Amino acid sequence: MVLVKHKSWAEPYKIKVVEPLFITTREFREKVIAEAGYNTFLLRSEDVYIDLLTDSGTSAMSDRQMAGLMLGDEAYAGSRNFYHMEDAIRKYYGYKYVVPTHQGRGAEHIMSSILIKAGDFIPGNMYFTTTKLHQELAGGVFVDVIVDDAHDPNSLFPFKGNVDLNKLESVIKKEGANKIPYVAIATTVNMAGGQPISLENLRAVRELTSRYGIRIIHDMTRVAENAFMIKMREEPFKDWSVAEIVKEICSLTDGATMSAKKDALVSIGGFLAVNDEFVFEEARNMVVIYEGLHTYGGMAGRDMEAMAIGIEESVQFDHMHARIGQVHYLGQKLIEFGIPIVRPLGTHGVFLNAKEFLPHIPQENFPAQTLAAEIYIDSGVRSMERGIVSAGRDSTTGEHRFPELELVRLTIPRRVYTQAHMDVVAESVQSVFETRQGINGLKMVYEPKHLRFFQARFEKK
Ligand code: P61
Repeated sequence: MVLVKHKSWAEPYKIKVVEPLFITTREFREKVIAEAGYNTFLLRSEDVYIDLLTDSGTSAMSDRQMAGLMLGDEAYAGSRNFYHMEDAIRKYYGYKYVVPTHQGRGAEHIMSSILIKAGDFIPGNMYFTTTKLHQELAGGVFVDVIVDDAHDPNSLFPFKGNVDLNKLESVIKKEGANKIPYVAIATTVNMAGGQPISLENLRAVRELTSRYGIRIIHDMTRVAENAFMIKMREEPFKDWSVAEIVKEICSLTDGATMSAKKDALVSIGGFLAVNDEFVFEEARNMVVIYEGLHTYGGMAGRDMEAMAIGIEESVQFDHMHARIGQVHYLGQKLIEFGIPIVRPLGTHGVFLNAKEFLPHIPQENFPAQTLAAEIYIDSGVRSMERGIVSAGRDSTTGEHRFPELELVRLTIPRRVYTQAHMDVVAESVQSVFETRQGINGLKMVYEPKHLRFFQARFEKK
């Protein structure tokens, strides 16, 4: 599938400030990854050459955002930057009420605590680690209702973020609408490979949930990226602007949680937004306990100003064209090298299929964790495991969950790296692929209770 009409997607900016990168030796990297328990989250960033761990809080700010930092009004209450941010959220996303939080999981905590009761079920288009944990901590059970294609790395279905409407309706019929406080819809779906949901599907989800009187809560962390994919892949919307599609997506939902560290181009920040006054009042009560006053929610004034500007920049076509163009450039190279990756390409990174890359390593020996460590050893490129370690344990049986998708995510920060960096990354993955037979798996030697992938430690088998 051709993503863009024009062959070239040159960055719509020139570079004003640079940060040096350092290359280490293989011997050094072998030592530090062993010390880090073969977990890329436990490496020091100064030991990393090209950092593709995450696109979260790692984007480069524009000169306008930097100027915005200088306009930070660091008052404890009623900072003018809060009102700028609130205006931007209302203008671009359309939600009525806004509660700021320090980042996405702060918003998830508050939203889940308000809406979920013990014994409730929350259907969603695939789990996300922090989102699901907050649903569980509030007493709920997450139910996956994404289309089957999303669990198949080789399916070329263009909207792998879609909800399977039959699965959703069966959950509603089985559990009863009163046990379902909301349906959780993510744009895009991170764990599936940054895969978009179509507007046609979201409209159908709206229609179905309205019939049963169930809310939709939107994880809008990468909504502009999803909107760009709709523009490119969904015929009826090809002439809509990214901003118009973003607004339409939001209008089909009742409220949202946002990690502004992604689409909105800031180092820190988030919010929850709703149209329902009752939920807003509850959230305003909770935010002062866990995050900060309702006009800063854990952010500095300068962060809120940068976010207001970042939201506006995130819906510009040229920005998205270059951002997703770069991700697809890397993906296309890997496809040409014959590397098994999740297809079609998504939005925020390229996801290696570790089950096919290292077929000789059983899933209980953590093929994706192993592969991420090997890529780091090869070149100093840092990636992230998204497989059995990330999936955690079943809360009732205590056994590992064995997800279909056993992936390594090469996540691209926005406006940070160049095409030449992407070439280096592709060459490194290729060189690991060539020596894959000699790679052995890992065993876990330390496992934290929650979100284990962040701090777990491993040793070579
Ligand atoms: C990431 F390994 N994402 O992709 P917060 N929803 C969605 C996210 O992508 C997201 C949050 C909510 C991260 C950071 C991260 O298992 C992990 O601002 C779709 O990070 O609190 C965050 O937003 C949470 C990495 C989070 C992970 C959890 O890299």
